Amino acid sequence: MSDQRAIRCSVMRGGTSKALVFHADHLPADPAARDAVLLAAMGSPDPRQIDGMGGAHPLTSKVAVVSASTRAGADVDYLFLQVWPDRAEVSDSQNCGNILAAIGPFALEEGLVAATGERSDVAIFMENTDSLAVAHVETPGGEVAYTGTARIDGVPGTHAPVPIDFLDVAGSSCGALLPTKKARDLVAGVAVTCIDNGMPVVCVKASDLGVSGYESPAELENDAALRERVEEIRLQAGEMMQLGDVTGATVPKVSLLAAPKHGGALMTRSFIPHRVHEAIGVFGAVSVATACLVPGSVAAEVAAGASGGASGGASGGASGGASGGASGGTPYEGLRDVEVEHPSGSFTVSMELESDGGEVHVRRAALLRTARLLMRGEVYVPARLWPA
Ligand code: NQM
Repeated sequence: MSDQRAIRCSVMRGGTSKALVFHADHLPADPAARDAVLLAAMGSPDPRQIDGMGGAHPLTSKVAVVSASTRAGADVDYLFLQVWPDRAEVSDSQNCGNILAAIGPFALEEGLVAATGERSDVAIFMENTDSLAVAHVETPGGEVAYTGTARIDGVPGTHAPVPIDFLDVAGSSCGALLPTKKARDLVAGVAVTCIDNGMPVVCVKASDLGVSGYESPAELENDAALRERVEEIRLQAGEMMQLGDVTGATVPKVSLLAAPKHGGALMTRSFIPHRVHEAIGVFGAVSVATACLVPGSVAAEVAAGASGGASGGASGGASGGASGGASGGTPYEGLRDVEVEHPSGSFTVSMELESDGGEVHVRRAALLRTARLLMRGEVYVPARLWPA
């Protein structure tokens, strides 16, 4: 008998990230035992993750754990786990909207939910943030379709669209959309906007940190003084955002903002939190897009500058259109699009906000992702980690 234990899982691309996706009951129930198994499966800790399935970058060192849901209104439960490549740590402190795009297809493939026609709507309870998303998966003839004409920046080619709707992600990690109760704060001498519309994000003007905001992710990562400054702001903002000591946490993210280059609302470079994203996270983009619509925020100021300053930031760069970002025939009517530019293109977030006595409420957010099943099989870990 081998001294390895085989665990069934799928490898899936979700948006611009990649993960091992497991059934919850194919992993140890005890979180510590589960994390030991996942570290071994991914090859962590090791910057190259050479002895495991991880891709040596936070965006390709992800795990999703999925089960049929017993909650009202949800089909499946989804727990996202970030496996640090170079640290023996697995974190459930954040959600991941990119990997979320793979959960509907996985649930259908694995029989956790049944297809309901040409398009199947899968209601996903996101355990990390106690919130709900509905993913619309194309299922012609009852089978998940992966090929199609939807294009997302950061992924080559085109694929079947997976539009996703969010109803209740505002404040899901920090308790409020604006966790400091203000559209703008001064942190470590710099004006910032702290926001949580599905992801805690600190928005800062790139120029306030002495960079343009158009550098490549590698250039920013190689700037030690900048990294130190970003971390100083992040640690202080984390406390102010009710997240406590965030030294070892993956949140909040810090997004550096600059004027757009390609007709969007603004340009971003996102520290997640120590590496710089090659694009931008899904909830990261939703939070930045929301900030663009919050009067008085740093993001609104940058976006307003881009659109001539007339709007006071409430509509800067947003196309105002009903469905510009959705190439998959999705129910986006009534929403407005905010285009968030990033190092490998742009990300369109469709938002519906309402303002009540100066306070901004998010009614709904929607966006387009694609996903693909890359492999299904068994991952092997040393049997001593989880004896049969
Ligand atoms: O913000 C990276 C990613 C993410 C998370 C990160 C994500 C999100 O691109 O919802 O998708 O910011 O850690 O996968």
